[in-house]
Amino acid sequence: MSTHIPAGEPRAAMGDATSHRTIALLLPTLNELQGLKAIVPSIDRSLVDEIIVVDGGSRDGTIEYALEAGLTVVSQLRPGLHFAIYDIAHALPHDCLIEFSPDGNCKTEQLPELTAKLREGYDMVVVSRYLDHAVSEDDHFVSALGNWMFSRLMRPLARFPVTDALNIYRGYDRKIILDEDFGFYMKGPVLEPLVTGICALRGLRATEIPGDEPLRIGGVTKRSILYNGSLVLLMIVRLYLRKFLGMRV
Ligand SMILES: Nc1nc2c(ncn2[C@@H]2O[C@H](COP(=O)(O)OP(=O)(O)OP(=O)(O)O)[C@@H](O)[C@H]2O)c(=O)[nH]1
Ligand SMILES: [Mg+2]
Repeated sequence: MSTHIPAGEPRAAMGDATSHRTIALLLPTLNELQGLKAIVPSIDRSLVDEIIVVDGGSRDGTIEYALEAGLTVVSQLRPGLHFAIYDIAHALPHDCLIEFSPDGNCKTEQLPELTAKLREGYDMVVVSRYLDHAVSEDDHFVSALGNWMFSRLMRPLARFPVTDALNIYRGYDRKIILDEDFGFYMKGPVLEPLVTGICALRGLRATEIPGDEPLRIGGVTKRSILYNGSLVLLMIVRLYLRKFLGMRV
């Protein structure tokens, strides 16, 4: 498969430096043709500087559809959704990234507010499925419990509100992934809650906006709740040791 890509301080102050931050919208895909077809036409392309489909080896026409739609397509080098995002974050020149799952779980309605808040200077903006009126239609008992538990566990680490620590739908400054501690704590598929965790450890400027999570459109889930949940718990324990006992283990 070919690759089709050109290869500090929280910016709290509003103004030119932040309003000109460049933003890449990342659409991770692994056999997600149905979702992509439903979502791509509704994306307002003027909101971001580049839209990149990060593909994990699709064989269902996802790549062909994305190229026809005029999107940049990148094939990930290492297996695993977390490595796909981590590696592209290192390769891109943009200031900010937005992760958007094109399987129907993310709604494009939140993109204007999300991009506006990033340009305002926030280091991280999470679309929360549990804030205000928002609901997740995709949750079942175990995933709802896990999302609630992990979000509660992350709260003492952070000075910003955490109602949704796990959602993929979020925008953030690329410096968070480039942080020297990020690779150290990213053991397994824990990338999104770790973005929240590094924001908390570094005292960065973060916020949440409410957003529903509809059911996925076609395709199949590629994650294992128990495996992912165990690794997220381990990562949170390590962040507690770092924050409250100063131990980097
Ligand atoms: N590039 C890449 N994309 C992936 C990989 N695994 C999943 N994806 C895509 O990432 C998005 C989110 O993955 P899902 O498997 O749906 O995970 P999820 O949203 O947590 O699970 P569901 O609740 O079932 O939707 C989807 O668009 C997938 O196609 C991977 O290994 N590499
Ligand atoms: Mg999904």
